[in-house]
Amino acid sequence: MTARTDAIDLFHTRFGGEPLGTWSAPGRANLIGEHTDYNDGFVLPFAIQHRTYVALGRRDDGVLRVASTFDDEVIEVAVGNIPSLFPAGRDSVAEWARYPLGVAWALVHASGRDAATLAGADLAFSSDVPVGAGLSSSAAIESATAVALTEVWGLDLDRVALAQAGRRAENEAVGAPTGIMDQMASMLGRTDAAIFLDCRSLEADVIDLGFAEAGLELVVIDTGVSHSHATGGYGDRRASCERGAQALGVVALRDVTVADLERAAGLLDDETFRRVRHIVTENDRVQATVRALRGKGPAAIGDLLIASHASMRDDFEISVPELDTAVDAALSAGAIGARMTGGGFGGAAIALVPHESVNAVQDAATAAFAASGFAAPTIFTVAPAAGAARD
Ligand code: GAF
Repeated sequence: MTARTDAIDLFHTRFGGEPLGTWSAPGRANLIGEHTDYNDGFVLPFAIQHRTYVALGRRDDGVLRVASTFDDEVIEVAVGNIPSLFPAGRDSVAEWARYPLGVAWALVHASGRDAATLAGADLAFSSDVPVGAGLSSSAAIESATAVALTEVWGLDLDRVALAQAGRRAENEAVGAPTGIMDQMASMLGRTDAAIFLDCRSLEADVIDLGFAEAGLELVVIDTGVSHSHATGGYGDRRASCERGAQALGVVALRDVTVADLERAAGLLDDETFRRVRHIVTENDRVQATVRALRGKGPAAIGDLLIASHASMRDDFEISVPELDTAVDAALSAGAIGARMTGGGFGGAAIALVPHESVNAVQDAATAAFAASGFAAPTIFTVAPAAGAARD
């Protein structure tokens, strides 16, 4: 609970008085289904125990003030003036603050309420979600803000609408062209379960994971290689997928099946074909993983995780040597499956590891990084946890 206490302490220091309460939301690990969300496809993420907390106090002057333990600055803006901060003035606001302020703005839009009628608020944030690890610290701050402001403003919005507000903040206030997976995982997470999400209909099923009963642990190997989805590779991959869908005459790559790939190979250039093949086979693997979890349990999904990583490394080309090293080391030390998780170009790998092999995986990854001259990775276990809520 330290991050929660830190948020309350920060509220005292920056704003004075007592907050009304704290709200929090988790980061996520994605078990399988990478870059499929913005292709209208399938994903299987789960919320993790690491959370972002916001201590919130009401104000009666229609002003929002945001402060965080990541930065010394307190940013102040009238609710109705938030749009003036972005996108044109994006660089004038600290990046972390664009997440909560972007969510506030997206909530006003989604609710149809007149900003002038909404109360102001002081929000103090603290988090124990590792930043830059591909565990979606951004969705955690968005979802914590969304549940807190929705309650304080009395908005009639469901959890899917709150996830959409988070995504809108990320796309339009931060400028990262991301999909809906991370926000849905953070809003809908359940203890010991993953969320099987159809990113076209936004229908979500809760899938029991049962790692502990199967004697398995989910180990995160954070490479420390930082990445940003607002620049570079993420947007390039998204553009390739859109080009592929257009050339194949479908609304989104969700509409292409494995059986269509032979025809696709004749219509697309080699690079676009490999991007398309990743999405099509990854959608297939997500559905196969759900079937395996329902039928046989988590010990049966290892090969699907391994195939997912190979597809991201060879076809989608979003892995980096540190991630490949982490995956190979984990597998060589007894993991039953391993893959990079999240958007790629850095961040973390996950490994599904028998309880008795966790130390061996940790030692093997640390040794492999040292042998390759990489900075030491940060290694920890995560457990599937509950979604955003008032604490
Ligand atoms: C990032 C994005 F935010 C998600 O929407 C998703 O596309 C993911 O990368 C890749 O699966 O986390």
